Amino acid sequence: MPDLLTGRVLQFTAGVYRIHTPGGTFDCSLRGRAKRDAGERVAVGDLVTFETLEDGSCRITEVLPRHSRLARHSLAKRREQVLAANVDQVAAVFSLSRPDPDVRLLDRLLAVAELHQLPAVIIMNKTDLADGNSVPLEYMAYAEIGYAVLPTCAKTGAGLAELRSLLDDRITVFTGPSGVGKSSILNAMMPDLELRVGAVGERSGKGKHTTSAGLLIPLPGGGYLVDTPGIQYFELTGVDPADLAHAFREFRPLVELCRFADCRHRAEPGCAVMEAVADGRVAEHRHVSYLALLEAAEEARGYGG
Ligand SMILES: Nc1nc2c(ncn2[C@@H]2O[C@H](COP(=O)(O)OP(=O)(O)OP(=O)(O)O)[C@@H](O)[C@H]2O)c(=O)[nH]1
Ligand SMILES: [Mg+2]
Ligand SMILES: [Zn+2]
Repeated sequence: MPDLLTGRVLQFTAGVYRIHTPGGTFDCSLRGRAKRDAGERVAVGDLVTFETLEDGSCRITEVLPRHSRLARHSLAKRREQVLAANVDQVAAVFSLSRPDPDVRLLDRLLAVAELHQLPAVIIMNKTDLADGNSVPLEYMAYAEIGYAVLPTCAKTGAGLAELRSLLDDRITVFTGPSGVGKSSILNAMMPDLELRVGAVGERSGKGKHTTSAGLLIPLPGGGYLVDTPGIQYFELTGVDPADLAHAFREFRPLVELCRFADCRHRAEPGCAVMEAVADGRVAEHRHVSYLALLEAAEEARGYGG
């Protein structure tokens, strides 16, 4: 009887699945019954059982049930591509300055997380660049609507212990625009990781990745980072425009109060979201982000103007 082991799928390249276990990594194939059951739908982050054969090769025998997944929806192909399985949270990394926070992008990342029912934490790096106590107002609004906002500084190490414990034992999508300090944070937090951190970066989206679904990086604390091939992965093109308001968490209790059940919260009379924007209960910049995503979602569905 061959040994049966359990491990986590780190990567898939040219028919080979790299599996991480406490005892090391194994390169496995997917054949027989497991292949018929799972097809090519095994994703990074999946927990699998596999057997090691006498000739030294390894073979996945079963894919264990997923508790979550991060997927990209293709309207054209009418199917979804699972980018990573069993994701626990999204960490959206931005910097106080150089580059200035891109609020539209942040709102898009948060919306993707919400639609996948994944908790999101906002990492605000480069706190050393703050003058006085100038935390951007936009970020304050995120804490008010229930997002964890963690200030960090890769230069001084501030906030990195907290971030590290947040990543322990969890699968985290660690993402954000180029230049905000993602690699610097990871290197400062986990120097042993240095070689592997090179894979985390927007530039790697061009050509360097052998897989379109990204890869998983094991962390010393037992967690994993999902290295996606770039921020462009977090698009909302597959979303039903009618569902979009639910991706803005502070809109949720309001949408039921709109006069029209099919309100798009754009210019309709009796819109509770618009009323909340008008009297300051909802931040205007969040509504602007919503409208931009709504337009894109409608365009993708061919609604026109
Ligand atoms: N002042 C200051 N600079 C920082 C901090 N963290 C990173 N930097 C600088 O910001 C620049 C970009 O840092 P990276 O770690 O390469 O950023 P990244 O997010 O990994 O960027 P990509 O790999 O392109 O996605 C570098 O010059 C860093 O030295 C910080 O906390 N404070
Ligand atoms: Mg980087
Ligand atoms: Zn409305």
